[in-house]
Amino acid sequence: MNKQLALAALFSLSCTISNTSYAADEQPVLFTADLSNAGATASPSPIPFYPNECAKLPAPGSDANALGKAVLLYYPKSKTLHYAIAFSGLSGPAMMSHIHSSPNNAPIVQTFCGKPPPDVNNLGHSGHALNGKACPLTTEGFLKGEYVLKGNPSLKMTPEQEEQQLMAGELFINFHTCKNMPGEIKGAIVKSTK
Ligand SMILES: [Cu+2]
Repeated sequence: MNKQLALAALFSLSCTISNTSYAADEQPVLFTADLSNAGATASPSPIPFYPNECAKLPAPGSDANALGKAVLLYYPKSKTLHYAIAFSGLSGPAMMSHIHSSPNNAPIVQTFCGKPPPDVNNLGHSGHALNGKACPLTTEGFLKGEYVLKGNPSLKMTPEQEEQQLMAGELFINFHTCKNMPGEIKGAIVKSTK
């Protein structure tokens, strides 16, 4: 994994955390995610989104070097997940970025950026976009923030179930682009072993 991306994500996360106060006994759990190029092989849940918006953008470039790295800290008592994601080499701007749940056709449990997909009810969109209704119009950059787990109300997934899936490594981060609508870079959120 690209070391510079990882360091950038870590630094970004530390800036986020240092602005938030927690009880001294609130021990966070560290997670990471390596986002690699999923390309056209994609996903169990292809998302047909907004071809008209893609038509307004320049033609996509290569996705051969698309990758990302995420560092996340989870505070169990408050069910708060802090995240910092560095990404680079995308074929074009991300149209949407989410955390998906692995089982059951990969429903969305949280949106980082982008409009909800048109079939939002089937996918069970959860939560407003944390980093804006449009993703950065760049092929590299950062997303960071925090959210309190809400599960997926439209699929009746509870926050406790989302937490269980997080702990079990069953949630994954996905960046959708016009070239690779089902997902250009994606990676499971897994507990750090260090
Ligand atoms: Cu997604």
